Amino acid sequence: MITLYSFGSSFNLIDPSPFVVKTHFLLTQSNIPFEILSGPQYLQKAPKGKLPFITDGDKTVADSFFIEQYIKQAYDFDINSHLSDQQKAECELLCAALEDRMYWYIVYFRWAYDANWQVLKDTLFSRLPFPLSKIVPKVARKDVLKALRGQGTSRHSQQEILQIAEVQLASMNKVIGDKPYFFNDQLSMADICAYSMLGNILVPSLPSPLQDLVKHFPNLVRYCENIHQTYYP
Ligand SMILES: N[C@@H](CCC(=O)N[C@@H](CS)C(=O)NCC(=O)O)C(=O)O
Repeated sequence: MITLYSFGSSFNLIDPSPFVVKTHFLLTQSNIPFEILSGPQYLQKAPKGKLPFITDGDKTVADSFFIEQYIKQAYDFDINSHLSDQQKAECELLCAALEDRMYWYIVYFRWAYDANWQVLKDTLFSRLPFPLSKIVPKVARKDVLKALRGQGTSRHSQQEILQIAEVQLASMNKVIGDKPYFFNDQLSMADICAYSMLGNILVPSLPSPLQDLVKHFPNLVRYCENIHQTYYP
């Protein structure tokens, strides 16, 4: 039996981590039975110090990319089996753009953007006993801000981040148009990655200039709502 290790449902999302949402979404589509164990304590057990990871019997697989590969190899489930080779390549590029770029803008507008940091802190760390409730959020924020600087996003001004995000969102908005899915009227990894990120940006309780930007692209909002209604009603 597969066990998915996650942070746990919050903000009305299956998980505040887009990578956990991606993995959860993929597993539900595969019809492979799985259970979920949730909590930040699993970060300590995570082979790469990040969530998600899965265990399956005596196997442990870390990182949503490798989990997808594992599901393909061990269970012969390929969500992209209906794609042509050209579409598979396009799908790969879209997911990489979302995960290597847009993900960091989500992180920025949660951890570096003061208004949302308060909400995040109250949601994620509220159950910790004193004095951990004071120490852990500070340490976690410091680590994330350092990562944002190392990765490069927070070296830009907020205005510049939004300028880059706008180009990426406009491109996605154009590609999706009025279609329900990126490819062949059928769910693929492109939709799973897009929903994982867009759904995490559109969380009502975490408003931000990034969220406002997404709302300027009606195709993206409609697309994301459709996927949500169909797969996570
Ligand atoms: N490349 C990884 C990224 C996973 C990731 O960045 N997880 C974040 C949450 S969204 C995490 O666990 N962060 C905790 C930490 O860095 O301490 C994947 O695809 O699974």
